[in-house]
Amino acid sequence: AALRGLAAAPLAVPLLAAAPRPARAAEFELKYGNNLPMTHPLNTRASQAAERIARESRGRVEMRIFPNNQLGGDTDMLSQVRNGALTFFTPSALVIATLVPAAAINAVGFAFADYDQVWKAMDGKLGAHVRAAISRVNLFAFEKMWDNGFRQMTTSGRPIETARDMDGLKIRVPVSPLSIAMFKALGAAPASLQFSEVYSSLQTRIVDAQENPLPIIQVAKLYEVQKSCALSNHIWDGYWFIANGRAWRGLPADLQKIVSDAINDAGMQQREDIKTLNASLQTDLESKGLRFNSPAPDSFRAKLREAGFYAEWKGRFGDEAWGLLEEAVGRLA
Ligand code: X2X
Repeated sequence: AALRGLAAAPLAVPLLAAAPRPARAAEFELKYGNNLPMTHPLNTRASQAAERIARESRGRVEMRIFPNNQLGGDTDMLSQVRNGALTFFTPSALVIATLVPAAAINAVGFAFADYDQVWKAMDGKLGAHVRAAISRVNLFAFEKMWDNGFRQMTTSGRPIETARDMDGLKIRVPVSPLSIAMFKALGAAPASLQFSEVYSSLQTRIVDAQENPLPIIQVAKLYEVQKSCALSNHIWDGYWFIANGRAWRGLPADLQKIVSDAINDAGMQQREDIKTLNASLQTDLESKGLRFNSPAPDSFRAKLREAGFYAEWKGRFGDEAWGLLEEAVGRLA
């Protein structure tokens, strides 16, 4: 099958595969790359999906996971899933937005108040809008988005209490135009770095701060190189589970159903995992030395408004997408 040819492309690094290989090669070898350690729920649930796919397809389909940036950073994996070297990739909405600008809509600063708003929007019209945009670049996005989480800010020095504390702060953000624009509007000095470089850039003080959801701060051990964590909830971020369009269409319908059921169900369970972790992680991270504070969002929102951030991004996303976002979260700009 076509996919077998793709699996033999030079970009394959089978020695680094996370899953053991069965004795006989499967008819369809689906390679899935991501940027997170195996201990993150994204990977534990994807591993279970891989087992289910092997079982239900009776070995015809094998999904192999390449976690933790083994195949390169997000930018590399995005081009690999486009050219077929990877079958699947889970870019954060922030990251796929470098290719599909509409996808950053869920990451508008301080938009979502809670998970009820998030999943209603992303499983509903706003998510459908983004999936359609993703399909136009010949990638297939599965129905259910996976959770990254509400992003929080950590620093190596004093805590961030109000927007004023952002002044000149050297903060790492993902490779994402929206993140750069937002942190500039807040007065900070943001730098885009691949996730694979975050720990070392904090350790060597190339940057003094970063922002990520608590589960990532834990599995990537960022508490070892950061002191304070402001529970700012400034962005809700999720992962789109995407497939190379040609590879996806090359899979027979019965196998497509097995794969998409397994992946969507795993995504729903992964959302629950993150929810559970969010409830317990603060205590755990405190015991590892991270200090927490909960800044009120008002000063941050006001600064973004004054800087024209909402007006500018409303223009960029367009009235249709912005309208769908405001339908879910209320008026923003
Ligand atoms: O790079 C990050 O900060 C991460 C892991 O949250 C994303 O994938 C955007």
